[in-house]
Formats: sequence, C-alpha cells, structure tokens
Amino acid sequence: MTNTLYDALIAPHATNTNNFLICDDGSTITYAGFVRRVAQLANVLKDAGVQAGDRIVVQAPKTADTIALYGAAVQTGAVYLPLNTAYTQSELSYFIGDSGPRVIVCDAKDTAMMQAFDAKVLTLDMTGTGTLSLAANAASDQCATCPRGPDDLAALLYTSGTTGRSKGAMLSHKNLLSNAASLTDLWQITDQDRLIHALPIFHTHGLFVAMNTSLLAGAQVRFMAAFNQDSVIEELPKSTMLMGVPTFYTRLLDDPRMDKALCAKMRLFVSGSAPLLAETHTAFHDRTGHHILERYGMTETNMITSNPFDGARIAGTVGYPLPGTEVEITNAQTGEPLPSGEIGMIEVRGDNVFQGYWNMPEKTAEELRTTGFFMTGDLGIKSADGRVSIVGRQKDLIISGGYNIYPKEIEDVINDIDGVVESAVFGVPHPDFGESVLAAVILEKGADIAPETIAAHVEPLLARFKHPRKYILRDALPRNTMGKVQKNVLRDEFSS
Ligand code: MLC
Ligand code: AMP
Repeated sequence: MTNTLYDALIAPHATNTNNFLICDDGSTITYAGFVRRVAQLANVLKDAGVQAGDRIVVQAPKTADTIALYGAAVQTGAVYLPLNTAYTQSELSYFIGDSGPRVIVCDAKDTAMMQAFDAKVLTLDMTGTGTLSLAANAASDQCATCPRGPDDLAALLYTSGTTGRSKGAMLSHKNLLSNAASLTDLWQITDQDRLIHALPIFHTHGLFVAMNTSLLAGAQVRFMAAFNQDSVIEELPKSTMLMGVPTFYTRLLDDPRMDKALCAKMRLFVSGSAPLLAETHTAFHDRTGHHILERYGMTETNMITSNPFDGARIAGTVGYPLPGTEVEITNAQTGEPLPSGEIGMIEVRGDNVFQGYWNMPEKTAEELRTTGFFMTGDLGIKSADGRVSIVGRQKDLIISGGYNIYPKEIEDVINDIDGVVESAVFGVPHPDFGESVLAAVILEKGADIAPETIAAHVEPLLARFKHPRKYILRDALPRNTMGKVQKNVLRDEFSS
C-alpha cells in the first residue's frame, strides 16, 4: 500500500466513475469528480500560500466540499484541523491561537470574527456560494501533489483536556492510513457497500473511521448533513452499512418502522464513541436480526479494538485489539502490566497511536510512555482470550451523545463568577444522550446568584452541548477523607 493519505485514498480514484457521495438534495459526485474537486480546492489553498506542514482550520457545515477540502489539505501537504460547528468564539480563539493556521475556512456568517486572526479567511457554506467554493469553481482541476512521508502530520484534532485546555492530537499519515486499512479489512468494506453517513465530520468517528475506510474501499456514501431519523429510515433499504454513536441506535429503536424487512439489505451496524448499553444491543438484535458491532477508539489512537465481523459480537465488550495494535491492562499507579481478569488502565501501542500533543511536550510525556504505550484514561479488563471490556474511566469525563465533555473545563468557567466558591460538574444517565451534564455550585456566604445568572455566564463561553442542564446550589460538596470531591455521590443523588 502507498503510504500517504492522498496516494492511498484519493489518487487511485482518478478514473473511477462510480458514485462516491450521494447528498441530501439527491446530487451525486463520482469518485473521479471528487478527485478533480479536491485538485481545484488544493489549487485555491496553494494560491492562499499554503505550504507543507501549514495548518488549515475548518469550521464549516457538512458538505461535499468540506470533505473535498480534507482531501485538498492532504494533497497540498497541509495539516487538516476540523472544529465542531458548535464551538463559541471563545473556544475558537484558543484553538486558532494555539495552532497558528495559514488558512481558516468558515461559514460566511463567521467571517468578521475569523478576520481577527492572522490567517487567510475563506468561506464555505451549504449553498456552495462561499469564497472557497467559488474560487475552486474557477481553478484548474489538476494539481501537483506535495510529496509527504508516512510520519508527516496529516491532521490535528483537539481533544478536551483533564487539566483545563484542549490539546491538539497530532496524527500522521501512517496513524490514519494504518487504521483505515485495518478497519476496511476487518469489516470487509468493499466498493459494493453503501454507507449511511449521518455523523459530523469534525471528529475521528465521522471523518476517519467512516470516510477514510469508504475512500480506501471505494464505497458509496449517502452523505447526510446531520442525523435525521426519517432520512436514515428511508435510506436503510438501499444501504449496507451504518456507523453511529449509541444515541443513533436508541433513537432508531424508538421508531416502530425499524424491523427486519427494513434492514434486509444492511450487512453492518457499527457503534462507538460511547458505551452501548447491552439492552440496546439485545433489543436491536431482537428487532432487526443484526448484532451491532461495537468498537472502541480515541482521538489520539484512532480505533483500538473491535468486536469481530465473523464471530461473536458480545454486548458490553469492545472486542479484540485491531491487527497491529497492542493493548495492555496496567496498574494505573505503577504502569505494571496486569494479568487477564484484572481491572486496570487500558494502554495502547501501534502505528495507530498519535505523534504527541501539539506544542505540549510535557503533556505528551505524561500520557505517552517512552515505550510507545499511550495511557487512555479508560479502565478495562481483558479476558483470557484477549477480549477487552471497558469498565469505567479514570479520567473525569462525561460522554453525551458521543461528544466528550470534560467537567474541569466547565468548572473553570463557573468558578470564575464572582461569588462562586467552587463547583462540581458531573454526568447523570440520560435516555437519549447516554449521559447528561449537571453542576453543583457552592456560593460564598451571603452571595445571591441565581442558577439563571450562572447559565447566562456560561452561555457565550462554551458550546451548547457542554452546558449543564441544571445548576444545583448547595452548601458544600461531598468529599472523601482525602478531601477529594466525590462526584459518584452527586451522581447517585441526582441520577433519577
Ligand atoms: C446536540 N445537543 C446535544 C448533543 N447534540 N446536547 C448534548 N449532547 C449532544 N451530543 C443539543 C443541542 O445543543 C441543542 O440544544 C439540541 O441538542 C438539539 O440540537 P441538534 O443538533 O438538533 O441535536 P441532534 O440532531 O439531536 O444531535 C444529537 C446527535 C449529535 C446525537 C445526533 O449530537 C451527534 O451527531 N453526535 C455524534 C457525536 C460524534 O460524532 N462523536 C464522535 C467523537 S469521536 P438546545 O438546548 O439548543 O435545543 C470519538 C472517538 C471514537 O469519540 O471512538 O469514535
Ligand atoms: P475522544 O477523546 O473524543 O476521542 O473520545 C474517546 C473516548 O470515548 C474514549 O477514551 C472512551 O472513553 C470513549 N469511547 C469510545 N468508544 C467507546 C466505546 N465503544 N465504549 C465506551 N467508551 C468509548
């Protein structure tokens, strides 16, 4: 296999006349047409001065041009940096300041805000009338590919940190390509497949797991701007694969139209990014005859384990390490490997593991051992035959609808309010999102701050999906004898 993303995922399709993207408006883009569009966008990036290693920040809606822009970034040797469209100006300032991009691509409505940064600003929107798309229309559809090696960076994805600010995970061509090849092979994805793509394309799951595998295999992609239950139901009889977060599956199960006949053509349902409840797995099988295939991964490592394609997909387990990926369960304090059957930290090594955190050598050293093992912060157990189950998290993290929310980031924002002594942000079970965010807040004696005032302070600073759904004013936080806040006590108290 060739060893850069452009050579392996895009160049081979130059004369492939099969459909690649089928969009919401019914328009289609062939593989060969996609390769030409990538070249047009790459020429615009080059005209904007992009050179090998430059970062391209993209906060744009999910369109065919957005995915072609990913291809264009790798064709020009640049580093693709996608951002959640829900991020606020305050969050964006940090990402852009930290990564120092040459080009920012955004929705036209955000142009004025983005022009505050020292970068060329281009726009991309749903209507195809952004400055990037218009310039690409007029550009040549041939572009020389910038030579890159397997260890050069292809993408920088920010992942929230336990210590406050997010860290940019540096992913090389080899990291991404080796993982795409393992998954394509394991899940037997071919050019006969048609994937329902309803995930966002600013995270590992929707961008790398779903798009890199499809491009590698030459599969068709029904490219939906967002998850929409009716559209997914409509597409199921025409499709062969769906990749989603557990919320997709609980929502589909709530729909009486879901049955075996509707899913007769489907051959694979994949779930990941958050724990899939065993009851969801069982109910889905009872209703559709399909065992959802659960896999486990992280931004820093791409995919780590997967339930088998052929063989038992066991609810509540995340399966076996992918080929070329080693998983060890270790004593979280000493790092000593533990025998099967014992709970410990999940550590991972392999070509899939990232290159470190952007501009943060100390943070990299804290989480990536010199032996090459990365400490995931997830707690797990391995059976005697190597099957992994996740049993909890050592990191303080809430996963809501597949989005990671780090309590520390929200607590820092709440604690900044005059009159707040401290706060504890914690997750409680939620029927749709898996977990939902609550905040317990302690005020200074005599301070009179209403929950609405706290909510109004948080509002412009953090993306909406991170906002606590309730602020609970209390006199004190529960603590253990060491003085550590016991979030499990809060969780138990407010779970219902
Ligand atoms: C939307 N909202 C959420 C939310 N998504 N709130 C909490 N958690 C979420 N995940 C809020 C919005 O802010 C809004 O709030 C309201 O819900 C409606 O917004 P929406 O956009 O209409 O929501 P909806 O379409 O229902 O989206 C739900 C969803 C979406 C589950 C389809 O969140 C989604 O696509 N999640 C996938 C995330 C993902 O790709 N994760 C992969 C990370 S990679 P209000 O109050 O304004 O109404 C990774 C590695 C790995 O983890 O292993 O894969
Ligand atoms: P992110 O940092 O956004 O890439 O999210 C990675 C985290 O999501 C992992 O460290 C896990 O905690 C969680 N995760 C991913 N897949 C699964 C899964 N199948 N089951 C449970 N947790 C998962």
